[in-house]
Amino acid sequence: MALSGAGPEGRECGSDDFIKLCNPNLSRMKEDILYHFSLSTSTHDLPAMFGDVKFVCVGGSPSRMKAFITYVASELGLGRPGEDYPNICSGTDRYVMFKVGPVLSVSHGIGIPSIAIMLHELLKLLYHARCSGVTVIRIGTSGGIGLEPGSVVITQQAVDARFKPEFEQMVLGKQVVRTTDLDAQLVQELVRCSADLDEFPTVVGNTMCTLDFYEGQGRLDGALCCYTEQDKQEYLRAAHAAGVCNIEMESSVFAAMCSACGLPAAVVCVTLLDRLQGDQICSPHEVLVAYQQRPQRLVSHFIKQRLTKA
Ligand code: R2B
Ligand code: URA
Repeated sequence: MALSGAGPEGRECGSDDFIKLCNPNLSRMKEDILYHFSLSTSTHDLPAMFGDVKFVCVGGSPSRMKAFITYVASELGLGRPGEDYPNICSGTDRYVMFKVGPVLSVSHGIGIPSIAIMLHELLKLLYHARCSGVTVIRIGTSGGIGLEPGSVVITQQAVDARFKPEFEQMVLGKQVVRTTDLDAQLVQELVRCSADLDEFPTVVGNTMCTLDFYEGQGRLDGALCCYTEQDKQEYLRAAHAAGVCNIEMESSVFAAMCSACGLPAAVVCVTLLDRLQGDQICSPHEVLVAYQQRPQRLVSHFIKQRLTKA
């Protein structure tokens, strides 16, 4: 199906740094209610609240995104030690959002539908706020393929369960296919930041985005399973041969939506286990917490470097 009526609605500012929304209906709306954020263009001054945002970091867990903003604030020397950052979306319990200086941290929950809804409203928020030069990064967890647990994967291409760099969605009962391009320069910049830090193994590779954590990722330990250990191994090895280094549940729609709106985007995920060795996540809690800090450490170093060079 062709993407009809999808002429980019970017601002005519002589710069392509602005958010391009592919929806001509928006300009005809008097008010835009960002329902799942509990924010609206008529009740909130979005340009005043968010106009200076340059880095948006998104991740599944609300507490991780709060920990991230606290960490970034201390790394950038913004805010006071021990400061408690308020949740900008406190009027709803769907997502959380925190801001310090030019950094916005937003949770997205688990899976494509959850992150897609959040991204529709986030991209509109950035548009209404007239933000420019924004970079978006997903910091998350994943299952690795043939990697030491705790390794960080910077995604080259987000691929689907057939290893294709595509995101398919049903629109008006028909399949719409969008590409899942990510920013190649951003990948290289992040690789350099990880080399500077030299604190954990980091690789660049493809990330497979699935619709499920259990059967969708070839696990043998779900409530249902209709294949053998050998089938699982064959599938994961085929994924690996296609360049897949890790598996998670949001990268494809994240890449597709950011790219359609002209935003440079990256996906940085830590691997919690090696899926060739097992399915259950059995490392101690403290080890998992330390692993989840790795993408945060890498991305806050990246932000610091970008701000120092600006
Ligand atoms: C990684 O971890 C979550 C599932 O446990 C999911 O949000 C993802 O992409
Ligand atoms: N998140 C996933 O989606 N899969 C894993 O195996 C681990 C974390």
